[in-house]
Amino acid sequence: TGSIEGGCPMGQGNGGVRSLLGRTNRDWWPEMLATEVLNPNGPSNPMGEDFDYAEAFNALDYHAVKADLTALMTDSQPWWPADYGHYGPFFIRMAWHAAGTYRTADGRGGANSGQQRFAPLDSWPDNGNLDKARRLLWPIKQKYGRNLSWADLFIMAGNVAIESMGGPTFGFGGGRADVFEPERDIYWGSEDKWVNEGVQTRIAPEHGMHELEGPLASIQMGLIYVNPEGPGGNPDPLQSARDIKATFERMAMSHEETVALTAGGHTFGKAHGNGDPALLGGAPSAADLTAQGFGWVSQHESGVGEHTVTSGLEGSWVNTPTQWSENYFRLLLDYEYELVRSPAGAQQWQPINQREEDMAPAAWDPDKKVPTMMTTADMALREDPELRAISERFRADHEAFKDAWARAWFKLTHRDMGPKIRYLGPEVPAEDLIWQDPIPAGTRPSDADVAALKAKIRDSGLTVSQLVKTAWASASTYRKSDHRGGANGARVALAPQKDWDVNEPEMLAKVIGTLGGLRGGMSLADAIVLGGVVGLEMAMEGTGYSVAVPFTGGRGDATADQTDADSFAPMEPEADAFRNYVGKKKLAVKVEEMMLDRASLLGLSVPEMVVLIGGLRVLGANHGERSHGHFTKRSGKLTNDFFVNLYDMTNVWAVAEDSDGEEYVATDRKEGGEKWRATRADLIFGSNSELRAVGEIYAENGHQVKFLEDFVKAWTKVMNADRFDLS
Ligand code: HEB
Repeated sequence: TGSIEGGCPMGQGNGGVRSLLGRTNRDWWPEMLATEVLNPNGPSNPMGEDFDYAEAFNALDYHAVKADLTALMTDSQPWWPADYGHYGPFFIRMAWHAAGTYRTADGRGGANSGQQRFAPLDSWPDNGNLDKARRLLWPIKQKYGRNLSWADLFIMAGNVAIESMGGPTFGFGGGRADVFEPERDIYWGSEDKWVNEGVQTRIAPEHGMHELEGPLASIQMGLIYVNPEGPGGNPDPLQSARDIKATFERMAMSHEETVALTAGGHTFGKAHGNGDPALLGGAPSAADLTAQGFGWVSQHESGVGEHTVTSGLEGSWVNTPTQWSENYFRLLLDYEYELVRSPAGAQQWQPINQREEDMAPAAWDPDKKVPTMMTTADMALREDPELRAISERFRADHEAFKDAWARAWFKLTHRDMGPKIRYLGPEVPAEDLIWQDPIPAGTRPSDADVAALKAKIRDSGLTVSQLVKTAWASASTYRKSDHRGGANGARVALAPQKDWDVNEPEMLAKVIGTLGGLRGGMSLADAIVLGGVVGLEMAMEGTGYSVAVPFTGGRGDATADQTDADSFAPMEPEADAFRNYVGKKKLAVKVEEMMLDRASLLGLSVPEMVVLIGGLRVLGANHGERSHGHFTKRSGKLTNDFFVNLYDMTNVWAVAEDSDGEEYVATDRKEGGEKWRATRADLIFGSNSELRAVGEIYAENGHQVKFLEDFVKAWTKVMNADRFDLS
């Protein structure tokens, strides 16, 4: 369950190795306007570099936004009229689908950048008609402008929706800055068909597929989690329970949280399938210009209101669909159900002999009563013994359900925001939650303390390699996707990180033990980073060149009690090109692609990645003193030898015997005889034209100082990646 793993027998040519990004927007919609030609230097952002969203959000009239949202809930618009005269349920589904793409393995997905506005998510079959929900919010977005991002607005709308229907919430934190183009670094799967086009589900024991392909968290292409009609459309609640557990676990939800979320969500609203799904037009990314960003335009009768087709299922779950209540578990557990078909032909479950008072008002005629329904996924909460026990407990104890729902909703919608220090606004809950990875505030050490500890570390006998590797192990877990990991907190000294193979547990324990003995009043987290600084300073001595290595203290140390070890486990690297490490597990993508993935999560540019790897190799930062890529005779000195020797034409490279293409040997072109060993993560800097172009810069005469400056800058960026307290 690391960042990327194997386990997908289909959709992979190339001997079981897939491409890093799988199927991309351009594969799905080749005709889409290629706006990226205008921003070859990375994502464009019209707000400019100086824009500080946190500052803008803090100036927001928060309560005025909430009042406007509350009014919007019942302000039905003719172009997309509200079921029961209330948009609340619709906004809850929108917010849940915005947040629900989050997955633990790489921290990507989730609500924190407003991705639902862009392909592929805007066009996922499961996000059907949510284009209308987002558009309903436009007047509010327009009104509050720069002070309120789309990403925050989606989640706020979900919260206000719940509150306006009497449901419990736990709080809200703002601070999700929008991006203005699709995230290009995320793998959504390799399949070339959507869920509704009859593709294989990602868990299919009958085909030997027992585990969801990493890092994915949904059961088919284009779903947030599972198919409501059951696996592959098979209405089997027990198999649906299997899929629900697997997918919600990938989103960091316990089974209790999963039941609370689903039941709380389906306490509201209805499913839409009152018509022929064949009459729906293309998704937004494939729709006509005149639809102006809308997709799924329906030719069935009015196409809206009572004729709406979304999932194809039809009906509400409870008799009170716009009011928080206890009715979901009551109806789920008290009635027997039979399998029926919706007008759109979808399989769903209907209570047998439903009493009239338990029936729901028709969405478009409050005087008319219609039977309620359950999806096969809802039936899983009734039929699966483990989920049923939770359902029964919640039914018997409504206060426990309310609390579990409110907390799980808060976690769902804030899981990818990182530490609490990033939350903004008047409704941030005071309570610390374990999934926020709390870290006690640190204190800034004085310059004198820093200098004193540096001198001690220098005399401690720890080597450049040990100091650099330990600092790297500590800081390099950071991922910008969900702002988790990083050097702050010194969790590298705690389980599970201290025992990760990539971190060389014995070496790590020795270095941390030594630093711990020397650090005095400084935090261990600071001491580890300072150790890296000392390592780099020692590594520049005697090379003829040197630059200053900055250090900013103030990190705190987390305790084991503040650390949810289980939730750190999926962060264990299966490979780390920066330490030339490959674990025992067979990788699903090439090691150089894993390198890009890690660099991307660290927020590095191509030059930053190139200079870091070139420098780390000669410092001796390889896992277990591996000699691969250690192209230097001055081990432990920070020189450009890696690049100089890699581009030396006296070398001839060949695959090492019995290495399965993972190891390479250089021999002297004239004399023969082995000169160097390398991995794919070394040779890629010579074979890939772009990486080579950057690497050449560092091999050139006159760039020795530039090499040091760039290395130290990139290194410091990684060390400080999680210092939200500094900005
Ligand atoms: Fe849900 C709706 C499914 C979970 C919330 N959903 C819905 C529907 C479906 C579903 C099918 C319908 C759509 C239409 O419109 O047609 N879900 C589902 C599934 C799952 C879920 C399968 C997994 C188990 N949900 C969920 C959650 C939540 C929710 C978790 C929250 C949190 N939903 C919801 C809502 C709604 C829905 C609120 C309603 C919407 C409206 O009304 O519009």
